[in-house]
Amino acid sequence: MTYERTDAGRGTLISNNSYACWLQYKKIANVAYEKKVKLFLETVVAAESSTVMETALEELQAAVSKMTGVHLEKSAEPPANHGIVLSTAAHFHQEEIIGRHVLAGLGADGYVIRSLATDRKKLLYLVGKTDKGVLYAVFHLLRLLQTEQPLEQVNIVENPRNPLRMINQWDNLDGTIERGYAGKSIFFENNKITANITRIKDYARLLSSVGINAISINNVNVFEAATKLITKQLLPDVAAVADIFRAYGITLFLSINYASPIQLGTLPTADPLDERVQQWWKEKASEIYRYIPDFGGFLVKADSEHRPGPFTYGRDHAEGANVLAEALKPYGGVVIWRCFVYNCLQDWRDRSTDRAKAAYDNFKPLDGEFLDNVILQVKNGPMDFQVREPVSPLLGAMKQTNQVLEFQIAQEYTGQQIDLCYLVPQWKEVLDFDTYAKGEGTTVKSIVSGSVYGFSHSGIAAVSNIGNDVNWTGNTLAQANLYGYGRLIWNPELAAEEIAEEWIVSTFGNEPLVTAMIREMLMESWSIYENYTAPLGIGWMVNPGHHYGPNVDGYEYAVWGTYHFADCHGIGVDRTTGSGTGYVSQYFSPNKEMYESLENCPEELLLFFHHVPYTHTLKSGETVIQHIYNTHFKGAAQVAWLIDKWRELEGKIDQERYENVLDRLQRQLKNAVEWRDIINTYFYRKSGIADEQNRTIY
Ligand code: GCV
Repeated sequence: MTYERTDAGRGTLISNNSYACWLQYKKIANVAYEKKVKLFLETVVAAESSTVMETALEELQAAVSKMTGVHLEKSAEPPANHGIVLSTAAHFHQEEIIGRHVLAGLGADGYVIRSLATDRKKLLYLVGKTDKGVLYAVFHLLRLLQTEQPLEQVNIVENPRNPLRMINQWDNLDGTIERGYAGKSIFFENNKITANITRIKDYARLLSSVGINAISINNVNVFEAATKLITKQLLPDVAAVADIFRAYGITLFLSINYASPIQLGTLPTADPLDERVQQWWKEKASEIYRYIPDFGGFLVKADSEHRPGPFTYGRDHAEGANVLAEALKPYGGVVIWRCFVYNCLQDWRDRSTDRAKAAYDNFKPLDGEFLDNVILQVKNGPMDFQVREPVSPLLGAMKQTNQVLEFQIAQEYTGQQIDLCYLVPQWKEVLDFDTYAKGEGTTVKSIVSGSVYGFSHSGIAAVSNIGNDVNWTGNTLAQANLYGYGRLIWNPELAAEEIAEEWIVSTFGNEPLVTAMIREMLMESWSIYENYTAPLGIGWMVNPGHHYGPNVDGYEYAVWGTYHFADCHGIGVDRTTGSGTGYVSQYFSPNKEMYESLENCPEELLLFFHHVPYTHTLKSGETVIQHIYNTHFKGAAQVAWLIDKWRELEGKIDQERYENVLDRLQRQLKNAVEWRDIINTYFYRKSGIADEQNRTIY
């Protein structure tokens, strides 16, 4: 793969391992394996033609050529003895190979891969429900080749668990990225869409290869320049980006500013019940679809963190969303309306308000009020992507309203792609959480897949972690989060280790020692990060604004209070119904009783739900204060251990990626030491209780 650098020295074409991420397609080194697979790689036939089918062919031919040197000849006839067949289910009639009932069981993006291997024949059949399924099947086959799986007995049936598998860019038109940690936007520069289309295409390849099927390309905070994305000034360029993504089976969405009718200069109001506003959005939708016939729809952040919304006009979120939904409906578009709505100017000393309660309080009463092409997008936790939070009680609470879950791949609060933090284990915990919304077994993954309440639209979205750095993600190891996100939401049953291993082998090659070492680092990283940062689910304690590094009392919007309520006696937020904010009552039983009880509350979330004295004893026998000291000393030491581990890989992976990660780990160590010292000192001074082990606390 070649790459025109955008971050330094324009115009140099370089071939780069960092850039290729998990699509390395290196020459297969295992000679015996290569010999066997080559028998399948004589010709390829595509039963029909479409843009996505062309992409599938192109990807297959290019990768096979890189991995084996074979030019996979495109043929008009099905291969007699050696070769590959690409087909949609409708065009596939060889029942003796794949039975009709198997194909009938495929969902929209599903596929079958089957091999037929005898002494004389070596054939592979990649059959998708649609051409998108064929493309996913091709990427699956290429993954098998990269990880050196035998092809003789392949019999795979895949259906993605989540219908919508989306990425949200938080890219601004000036080229900056809100919460971006890997350079500038690959989409925008100087208030225009970039001319570097190659980079966008390569992003589409990466996303499609892990099953992503939708993308919103601009920040949910839609500032002035970005309102123009839905005008004829920028729509032709947006349409060109949509073309690139379409070829990879990815539907394009835009974030919109709720006050667009005013901002774009035509109306004095954006009141959703005003007929002029309704008409304005209808005309706008019609205009957009003239440029992009398969436009996905709008992503909306309204009435949150100073963004405009229906509250200005005394309207609720359903009234706000429905006006957009009506406009998009004739074209099959949807409105994705974010539930990250809270009063950012809340006074934390007033114990009757609790930010954690806000999403539920705002949206739950509106269940059933939203049109069918509205989807509510709910962050995984009630606060804001902290290293540890409980699952949002809104997930599963609205039975008559489409929902998607929102994750954050960008490591805003989890180390900003300097510190290592493999997030797949955290996401798995969220997906596996039993909400009890419809009795035992109503897991988050079953709700957002749409199966519990029969949602017409459902799935998962996440904030992207990429920018125009050569390696896309700043820290090369953060590529694992982008890869892992796609793989996990396709199949939430995959284990975090399994995904890590797939990513490592595809990214660094098939070297068992390298795989074992990086897998261990990734799997330990979330807990290491948690150890040296905010303890026991309390969250934050970060510097306001940029959110990196410790600042125990740091609070974003005002000087009123802290997130942790620590004083000289204890720490934590009492969210019980008995004596606290009552947040726990938003959960279904028995979760609400579990969180209400000091005894039964999971300890990793203790301080999220309870205010306890520093001397409160944990199940381990440690007091809370001793736990804080111990985990902070441990976390910093673990980062030193990560560095030792990584150093063992010198010479076993290429120098560029080795140095990139080493540099990040060294910065992580500084950060961890700072966290350790600031947190321990703060709580030593506050509590006056000494460390049992008499370690140095400043
Ligand atoms: C895009 C947090 C982040 C903001 C982000 C917001 C959101 O507050 O710090 O940068 O804004 O979440 O999700 O809308």
